[in-house]
Amino acid sequence: MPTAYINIGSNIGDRHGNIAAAVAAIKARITPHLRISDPVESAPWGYDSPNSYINIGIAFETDLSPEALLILLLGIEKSISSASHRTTSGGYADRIIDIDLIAVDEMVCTTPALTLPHPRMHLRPFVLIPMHQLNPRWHHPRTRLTPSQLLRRLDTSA
Ligand code: PH2
Ligand code: MG
Ligand code: MG
Repeated sequence: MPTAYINIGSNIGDRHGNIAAAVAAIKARITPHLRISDPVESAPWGYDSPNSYINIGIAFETDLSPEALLILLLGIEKSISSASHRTTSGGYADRIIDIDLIAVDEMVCTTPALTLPHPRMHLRPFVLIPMHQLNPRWHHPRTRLTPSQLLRRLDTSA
């Protein structure tokens, strides 16, 4: 069965509690058989805010299509918080919960609704560190680089 990789983040409210609620909902609505990375704490990426994020990665096997999975994940996200993730000018906003579909095995997908792997995953340590922990042998299908190689490339491009 294919393996799906998800990243969950929160930077306001009870961050650990918000993430635990998302994990519980994924267990109840998708599959109870999850692997969960250690949490990573980091400053907001891509915008300014004093509220640091907690992020985790999770991995599970599923026969759901990526599109069906995305719909379920967006439903779970909305059930925890329906607040908008964007400011009125289109920038990132602080968020109670963000659930992103990062990859399904090494599948490439480009539809209007979904890009796999996630188009910014290779730029984000808070996605790559959990991904390395969950599957160090995974390769980005476009660059063939592993999560740790992508992390090293980020360090040297700073
Ligand atoms: N998510 C964003 C924007 N910036 N920064 C961190 N550290 N963690 C996130 O999950 C995150 C972010 C948009 O989804
Ligand atoms: Mg996100
Ligand atoms: Mg999101």
